[in-house]
Amino acid sequence: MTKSALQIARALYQPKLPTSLKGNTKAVEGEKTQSVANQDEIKALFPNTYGMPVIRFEESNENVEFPAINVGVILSGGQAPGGHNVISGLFDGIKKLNPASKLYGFILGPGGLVDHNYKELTSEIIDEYRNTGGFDIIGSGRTKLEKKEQFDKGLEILKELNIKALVIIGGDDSNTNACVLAEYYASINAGVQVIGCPKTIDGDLKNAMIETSFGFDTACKVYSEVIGNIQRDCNSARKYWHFIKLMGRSASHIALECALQVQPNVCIISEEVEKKNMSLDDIVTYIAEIVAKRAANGDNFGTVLIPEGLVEFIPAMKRLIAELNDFLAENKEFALIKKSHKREYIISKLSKENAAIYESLPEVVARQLALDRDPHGNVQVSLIETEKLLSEMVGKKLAEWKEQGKYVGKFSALHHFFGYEGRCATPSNFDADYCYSLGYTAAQLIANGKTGYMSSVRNTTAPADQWIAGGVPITMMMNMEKRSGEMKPVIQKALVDLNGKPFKTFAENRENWALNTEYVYPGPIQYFGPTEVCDQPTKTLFLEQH
Ligand code: FBP
Repeated sequence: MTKSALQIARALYQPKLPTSLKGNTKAVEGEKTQSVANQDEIKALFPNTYGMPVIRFEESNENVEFPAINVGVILSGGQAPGGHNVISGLFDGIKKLNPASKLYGFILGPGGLVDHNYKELTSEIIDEYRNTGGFDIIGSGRTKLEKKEQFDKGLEILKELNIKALVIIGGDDSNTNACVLAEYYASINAGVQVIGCPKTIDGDLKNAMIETSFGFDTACKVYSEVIGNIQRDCNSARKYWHFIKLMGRSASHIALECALQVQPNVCIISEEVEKKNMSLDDIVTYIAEIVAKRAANGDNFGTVLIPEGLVEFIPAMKRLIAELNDFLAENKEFALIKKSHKREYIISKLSKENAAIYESLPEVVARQLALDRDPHGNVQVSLIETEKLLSEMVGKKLAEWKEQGKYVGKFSALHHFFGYEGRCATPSNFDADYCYSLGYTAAQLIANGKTGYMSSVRNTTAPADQWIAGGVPITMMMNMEKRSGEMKPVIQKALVDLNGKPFKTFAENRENWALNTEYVYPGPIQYFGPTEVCDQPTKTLFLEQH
């Protein structure tokens, strides 16, 4: 395989580890835990894995011998920079415990376990992928592991390969499933431990014990670089408004982090829209007013950042989507209805209030809202063109204001959607180190016989040697939520905290950024150079911790 000079240099990078993982390690147990909500229901559903203590790894003088162990690994859901380093950290971790240990990768996500599709990950393969982006070492997929038949089928291959522990690298839904699998295998004494790892560029898998999900750092830095480039172009030509939709599913963490990095003219935060009970028209008016004020200063250009999940947070739209979710889960025959009749059919089935909203939506957005849900029952928000919806509506409002003599200016909009551009980027030093440490920690959790735990590395704004490695029981993060029409135990998603420092910092500055052009151009991620350039965490993480 031909490689670039950067790839060659990057392959030699040795990720940093917390001091506690470098030599001999011991597990220290903390207090017993309980779930964040619905304790009785979650306890009843997870009798074997509920209430376990938080684990912290500390340095130890004792050299314990570990038997060789076969471990399986799965990459689940959307790609996130650093996945290969979780795998290389896991590989190095189990080999350090016993060089005869083996690692098997299941191909193309959880489906690989069920379909018995796997490959052994040897040191030659691992070395090819160290510090690289992507999930291509074994591929990823979105098959939902939830049925007993899938678990039993998976167990057949785990037994055949003598695999005693399975590491599932995924987001909130995949880690929920990891926990269900851990509980099931524990309940039948299958002899297979299951450990989760917090992955997702969306940044919404975090809590008191999981400071950030991996990939968020790199993805936000890549998007911020490109938005910065657009802002420089925009400030040079001074003739376009750029409407930029950013991935992140429901949560607006990516949009907020990019806003903190680039200081755009507008950034919408879905969580605030919901809190303030804003309508679509309120959002459009807010943007149009900024466009008009800037035009009055002679600035007919700007940038608008839009989180991809926005429509789900506009209260009236949220009610519509909730009814549409139930409708799609219950009406299997909908798939058979002719494309040209789908809209009418939906309108005829919805409640009066929701039917009226649905009818008022532009054709294309209405169609996008009724597309299939993903295997976890989520609306595929990345397919909804909110950036076009908003810019069209802003354009219309400005035209009305022009007629009324309230606005003079030119409004010319361009659209972008950033998501896939950043998900497989070469991991930043932060993600390379964090991921390697997460994988190494997972090996320690396995060695200590744990199951139903998520690998956790904390204190991440300090230098890596001071990071705190350990494990958090996954049940601790759970609550009951409605999914595909039924109440299910799921890991609680972390949305943007409107009382948190990242949002407050943005809110204090946004008026200034709206009217005055205060753009920041972050430039590309740097891998080699001074630590203050190369090793910085995201602004979100920094503000949350200081
Ligand atoms: P995960 O939650 O699986 O990490 O998904 C991340 C994400 O990139 C979201 O931001 C986005 O909405 C979704 O994946 C897109 O899904 P797909 O990769 O199937 O197009």
